[in-house]
Formats: sequence, C-alpha cells, structure tokens
Amino acid sequence: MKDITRGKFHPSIRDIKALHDAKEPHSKQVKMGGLSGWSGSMLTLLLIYMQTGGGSGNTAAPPDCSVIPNGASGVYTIQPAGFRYSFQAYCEMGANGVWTVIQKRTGGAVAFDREWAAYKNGFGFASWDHWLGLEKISVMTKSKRWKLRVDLWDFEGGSAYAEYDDFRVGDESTNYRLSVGRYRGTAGDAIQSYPGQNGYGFSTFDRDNDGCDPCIFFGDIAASSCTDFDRGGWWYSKCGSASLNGEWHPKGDNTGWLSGLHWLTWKRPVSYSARATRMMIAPM
Ligand SMILES: [Ca+2]
Repeated sequence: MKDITRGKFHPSIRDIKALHDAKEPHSKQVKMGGLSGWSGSMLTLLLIYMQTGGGSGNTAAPPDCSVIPNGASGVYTIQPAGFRYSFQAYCEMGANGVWTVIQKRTGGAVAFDREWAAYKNGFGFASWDHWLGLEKISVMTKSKRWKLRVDLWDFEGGSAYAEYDDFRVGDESTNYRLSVGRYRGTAGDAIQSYPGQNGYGFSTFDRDNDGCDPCIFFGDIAASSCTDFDRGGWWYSKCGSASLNGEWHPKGDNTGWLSGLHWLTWKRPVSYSARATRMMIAPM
C-alpha cells in the first residue's frame, strides 16, 4: 500500500510569496468607488467591451508562445485551441525560435515527487521551476506538428541539448502516451536508446503505466514500478535512460543516485543528476 501523503508539497515562505505573486494578476479588481457616475459607467462599458472582445479587436489569449511576436522571454497568458481556460506559461524567445516551456528544474525547492493529478494539471511557477501539465501539453500537441527541445546543464559549467521532431502527448485515455520522431543534438538520444521510452504512457507513484512487471536490476533486485526508485512522474519503460523529474541533488552529491535528473546518454557511466533542465516545444 502506497503512502499517498508522501508526495504532498509543503511550501516554504519563499513558495508562498511566489504563489502570492503568481496569483496577483487574477485577483486584480477595479475599484469604481472613487469615480464619478459618468466616468464610472464609461469605464464599466469599456471593461465589458474589452472582456467580450468587442469590435474588430480580439482579446483572446494566444494558443501558444510561438504566435507571440518575438520580444522578451517571460511569462505570458496562453490558451490552446480546445482548452477550457487560459493559463500562464513561460515563453523562451531566442535566436532559434519562440518556445513554450513545459518543464524547468533549477533546484530542489519545488517538489516533483507528486501524484497523477498534479502531473496532469501542472505545478510550480511558470517563472521558475515547474511542470506545465500533461493535459495542457496534450491539447497543445493535438494540432500542428511540434518539436521538443531538452536543455541540460551540469555542475561543471557544461550544457547539452536534445531535439526531437514530431513530439506529441496523447490524451488521458492513452495515459498521456509519448511520441517523438527524429533526434538531433549533443546530449544523445536517451528517449529512444535501449530500453526506449517512445510510445509509453506516463507513470506516477500512484499510477503505474511503465514497462516493469517486474524489472530486474543489478542481477537480483526486482521492482514492479520505476517510481519505487524515481519518485517523479515520467514516461518510464524498463525504466529508461531519460528521467528529468526525479529528485534534485546538489553539487558533489549528484552522482550514483537511482532518482535524479538523468539523461544517461549524456553522462556515462555513472548516473549523473543534472544541475538544471528545461523542456520546451515549438511548432515545426
Ligand atoms: Ca509496472
């Protein structure tokens, strides 16, 4: 029996401050009391006009970062076609395109050992460490062709990347099945290297869709679930060479762990846990 409280997130003061800041735009209220009747009424009409997207102007949020004119990287509000509500996402605007960030890790403050519902809906802060959410990624990648870029940073000043054509995440009925196409990059193709994760559904510690039934490690250790070792959710197979949502480890204590930010085609032979990671998508 799993202890479902193990993955529960206990926010620090810093988290609460960040949460407060993140919520600020949604709780903004326009005070009408100080205005005279006429200007108050006009402001009300203007607000109604803006909120309903009246006239020729369209105030709907863009479906993803790629359609936002190239400007400053930062948090923008987007709403993919067919998604029920708008949400905040980090748009990375660089020389090689405008990307929608779906995962970012820079430290251990935001916990990634979370249950299915958390990975489905997303967690963390768009401006900082976060997981955008499988439902959002699935709806976004349902239309158009997308590429995935994975950036990895080590503790020694180095970095590497992996890019995949035709990145797609199925809907919940497929357990958010992973599809990737052709690889290019400097980090190696961990997703498609043996035992391969392409085509696998997503697993969390409360939802096992991996390829272990059981898996045998080190000759005699049997495990029926990859999340027994690696508490973060991922598209595990047996369990696979890519895993970027495991436990974050600090410098000097970041090798040899079963759980970590692993991309095993990048660093061999020890299981090297990255200092930072980022996953982001853009239309092909
Ligand atoms: Ca299993």
